[in-house]
Amino acid sequence: MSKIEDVKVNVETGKTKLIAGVVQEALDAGDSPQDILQAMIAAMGVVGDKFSAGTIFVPEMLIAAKAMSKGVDVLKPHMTGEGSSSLGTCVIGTVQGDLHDIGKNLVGMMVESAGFTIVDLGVDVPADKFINAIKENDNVTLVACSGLLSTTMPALKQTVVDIKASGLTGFKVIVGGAPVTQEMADEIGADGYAADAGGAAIKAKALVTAA
Ligand code: B12
Repeated sequence: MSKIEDVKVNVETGKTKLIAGVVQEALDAGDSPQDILQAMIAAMGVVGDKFSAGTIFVPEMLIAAKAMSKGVDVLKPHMTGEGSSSLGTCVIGTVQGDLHDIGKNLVGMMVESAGFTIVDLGVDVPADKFINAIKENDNVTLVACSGLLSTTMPALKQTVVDIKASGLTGFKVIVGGAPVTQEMADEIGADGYAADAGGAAIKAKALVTAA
């Protein structure tokens, strides 16, 4: 089995104690951090499909997520750049009612490497917590809202609406997450959307430098 395949299997089967070593072995074997990350994302796709099919349940999803997070920890130093922080502060969080944070964490990691300072509000974040963070932190130039559940799309919309209605200025709002589309982002009044973490970093930089 190739090291990359090994990484995928260890995430899929939630091998939280082994995954860090396996990711390190893949790096040592010359696999790129991007390829290793893609393998882990693909593994979570398989996990989601198995959940949909009813062959695994929430605890298995959770343990796979933990394995992925531990794998990402090993990759992080290999993926982030200088982090000059010259583009201001990005307030990031997963919207109210939603506990998914792997995608949000990857977006935070890539946006940080694009030159932002990250203020991570975590998961299940109500709109007023985003608004308070914009007020309380210096030079907030970007707000990034993540949502993974169809049922939390109304919360995503409400968050963007409330942030925009707060009267605060000087920042752009970017949204994303598996059910989110460009069309939806436009509809709810977000300034930007990206399908993945790499795209989020590019979009974030473009939005803020064009402002
Ligand atoms: C792991 C997981 C969990 C874990 C989460 C742990 C954690 N720490 O995150 C746990 C077990 C807690 C969980 C719980 C639930 N889950 Co879940 N979960 C998943 C799973 C398997 C993987 C998610 C993931 O991490 N993907 C990998 C990351 C890298 O991808 P991503 O999140 O999409 O992020 C990328 C992009 O979307 C984008 N992005 C993300 N955020 C942002 C933000 C911005 C600003 C931008 C620009 C881009 C961006 O960039 C990211 C990186 O490339 C998915 C299946 C799947 N295929 O996604 C189901 C899935 C999302 N879950 C689902 C469900 C139904 C649930 C539960 C309701 C199950 C239940 N009955 O309790 C609960 C809900 C709990 C809650 N209130 O949130 C469904 C959602 C269906 C739907 N359309 O609404 C899915 C799709 C599974 C399925 N096929 O049915 N889950």
